[in-house]
Amino acid sequence: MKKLVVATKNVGKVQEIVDALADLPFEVVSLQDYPDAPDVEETGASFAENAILKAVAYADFTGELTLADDSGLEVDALDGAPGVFSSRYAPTVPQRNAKLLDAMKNVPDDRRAARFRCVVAIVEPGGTARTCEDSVEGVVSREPAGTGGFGYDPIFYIPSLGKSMAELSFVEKNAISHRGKALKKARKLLTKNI
Ligand code: ITT
Repeated sequence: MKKLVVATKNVGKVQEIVDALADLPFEVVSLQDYPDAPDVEETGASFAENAILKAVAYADFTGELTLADDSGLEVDALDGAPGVFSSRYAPTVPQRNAKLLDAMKNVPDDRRAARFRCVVAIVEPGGTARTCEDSVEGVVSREPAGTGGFGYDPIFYIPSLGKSMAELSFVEKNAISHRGKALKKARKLLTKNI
């Protein structure tokens, strides 16, 4: 079976991506199977640029069909921050969430709109990358809730569901999330690719 490398060092992403692609006819492996894989510097100005940078670098490194994800949280009241800097907003996840809640503490309820965005890039070694993207709308809550997911999920509230992203089950998150929806599109590209 043809290999597909899921090129992310974020364990939460690996679980969601592997689950969303599990029934496709690929041997899905992650960067955990390549302990010497280098870090790739995310020098792009957009999610798409960074997703392509990572996919191309890891396809070159592994010599296999490779899928990378670049994603993040855009907060309207902060002019789109943390955006492409979501993983670099503060050193640890609890510090990032605390920093974001603090930055939003004087923002009224009707101006707390935010969205998660995800761009998935797929490339064969030496080939041209193709991308799929999607997003999910919500608001930045006032305090963390829930233990599921990862990253900013406990402080991302989805009004239509009455829950934070971290209060959704794994299956519920993958059904509505930026990543789950982008991967539905990526599945079509991958199926044609076989
Ligand atoms: P890789 O580059 O190795 O994939 P990373 O975590 O550094 O791992 P990104 O550069 O794409 O990945 O940063 C994405 C950050 O955005 C991630 O670390 C979280 O802080 C946040 N994020 C993305 N998707 C998320 C999700 O589904 N739930 C919560 N936070 C998310």
